[in-house]
Amino acid sequence: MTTCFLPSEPIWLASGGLPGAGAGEDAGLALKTRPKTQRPPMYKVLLLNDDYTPMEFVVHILERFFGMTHAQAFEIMLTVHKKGMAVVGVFSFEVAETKVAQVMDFARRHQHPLQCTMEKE
Ligand code: TYC
Repeated sequence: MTTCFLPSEPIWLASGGLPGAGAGEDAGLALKTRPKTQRPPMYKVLLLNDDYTPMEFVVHILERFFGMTHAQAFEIMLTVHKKGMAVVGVFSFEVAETKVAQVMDFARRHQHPLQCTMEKE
């Protein structure tokens, strides 16, 4: 399935100044089309707290998969630890899906119960 986020629709211009159209009339011509820009839906990637995953492992995940510096990663990890969860990034559907899969797979391979999920913004 191909999703198009750029539908075109005609711009109907009033006839002011157009030859052949009287005052108050509309020439009724679609003179131009303008792509009506619609943003693609974006998805938040959420990291959830648990009691078992080591803090340094979470920091590593945030550096490795979300391009954070050590300081940024440590701060976000602490937010998740204290508040229960945090948004770690906002991406297109495909990128968010990939990030979630990478985190879940990496955590599973290291036998940590870390949970990562996504939701539409
Ligand atoms: N709460 C964990 C601990 O005390 C650390 C942790 C932080 C786990 C963030 C998951 O997403 C998480 N070891």
